[in-house]
Amino acid sequence: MTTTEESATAAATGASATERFRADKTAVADTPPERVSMLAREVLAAIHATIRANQVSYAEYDALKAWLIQVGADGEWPLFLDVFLENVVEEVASADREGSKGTIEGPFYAPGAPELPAEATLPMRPDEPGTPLVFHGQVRSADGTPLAGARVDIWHCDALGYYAQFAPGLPEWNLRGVITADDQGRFRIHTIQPAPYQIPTDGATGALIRAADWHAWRPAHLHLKVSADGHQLVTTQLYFPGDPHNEDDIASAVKPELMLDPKPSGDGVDVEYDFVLAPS
Ligand code: MBD
Ligand code: FE
Repeated sequence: MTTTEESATAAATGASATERFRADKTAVADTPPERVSMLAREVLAAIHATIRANQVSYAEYDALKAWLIQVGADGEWPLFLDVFLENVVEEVASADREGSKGTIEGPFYAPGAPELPAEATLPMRPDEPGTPLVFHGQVRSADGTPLAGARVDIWHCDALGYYAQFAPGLPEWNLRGVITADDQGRFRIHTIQPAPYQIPTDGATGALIRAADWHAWRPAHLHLKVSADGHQLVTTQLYFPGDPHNEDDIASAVKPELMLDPKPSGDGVDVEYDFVLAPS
């Protein structure tokens, strides 16, 4: 086992994700009391109905309390919510947006990654393990116009499934970067293929997954935020065909439009994917 594997605990990962969320998303929506009341009432009514329909016992109620306390103690609210709720929030938010499909951001984005030119290699260790991957494409507007200077903010885990800043022992910006496309909106990113990702199993989210006899896997994926002046940013992920978890992603974030078509190339793979952004 490497040092990273030995020390990548759920609590440490969760603490980083919680801190990240607090740092980046402090703005609280100014929601009118009528809407807060309606949403809170509906959520509570759904839970009440579940308790009645399933004759939930005091022992089960206490198990729920203990588990909710532990989710917080492990810092796993960002993980739990992004895995089990964000897909529906994204569905609602993007229902009317034209252009490339989006999907969930997840808990491991970090703003401010190194700025890179249109053709670039992501920051990685000299001995970074994994299959070399060249990811290239073009960013266009909905009417087909190439978007000069579009920005492709990309982050992904390493070949062992670890994200920089959320697992110890990795360089701060490993496998993270913000690429500025050329005057034709083109980009070419040299990186390595990410591994399928198993969400931390030693924390409260893992305890639920085990207690329910679910699995903890997400298929291998690249995370992206693609943006350009005068256009709506799209947050998305891209997936690799043949991954056994494309069909049963624990985070329900796979869409057919997000499947790559990798071609063998040299000692690695080459993938092309174009993005279409909706005008803002
Ligand atoms: C991930 O890598 C991820 O993308 C999501 C959505 C949740 C947990 C880990
Ligand atoms: Fe991810």
